[in-house]
Amino acid sequence: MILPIITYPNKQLKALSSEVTHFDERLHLFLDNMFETMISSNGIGLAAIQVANPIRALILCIPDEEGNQHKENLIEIINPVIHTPRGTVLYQEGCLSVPGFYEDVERYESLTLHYQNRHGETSILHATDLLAIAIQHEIDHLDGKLFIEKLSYNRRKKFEKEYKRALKEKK
Ligand code: Y12
Ligand code: CO
Repeated sequence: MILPIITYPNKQLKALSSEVTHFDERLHLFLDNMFETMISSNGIGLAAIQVANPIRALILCIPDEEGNQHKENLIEIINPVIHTPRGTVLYQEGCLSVPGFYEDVERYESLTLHYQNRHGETSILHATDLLAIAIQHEIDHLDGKLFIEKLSYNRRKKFEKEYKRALKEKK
């Protein structure tokens, strides 16, 4: 089932998501729905709060060199904790909750992630490149933060003006 994606400036996106404690069939069905929703919207990452569920769960499916996404590359990340972040890098980010807007954001270049899978089993992942960037972007969602909050004052002002105009044009 495709779920509706919440978009900025909806205040639900500011929620602090809660730890997942039940790794049951309900969670599995929800994760399956998140995947369907993300793929149908051409996303590479989605956090549960973006579909109105404030739990610490996110999914990522990094495209291959031809830009194609494969379900075997899907990573379901629950209750993530970042360890040993290293370096910084600028990357132009986009977000399904901020449609039509892309901006350079500074992130750690690499990190080690401790997380649980859909069965509650603990895993450790070393991430670099787009995977490391997307992990940080999605974990920010779990903490109620959007990438636009990392923009400089002037870039944020420009964004607000352009975004408001785009919203008006859509109506
Ligand atoms: C850098 C950091 C984090 C990510 C992962 C999360 N972002 C996305 O998956 C964004 C997807 C996206 C898709 C859109 O739809 C199409 O391109 C058809 C999109 O489109 C519009 O806004 C009109 C915007 C964002 C990725 C990179
Ligand atoms: Co996002």
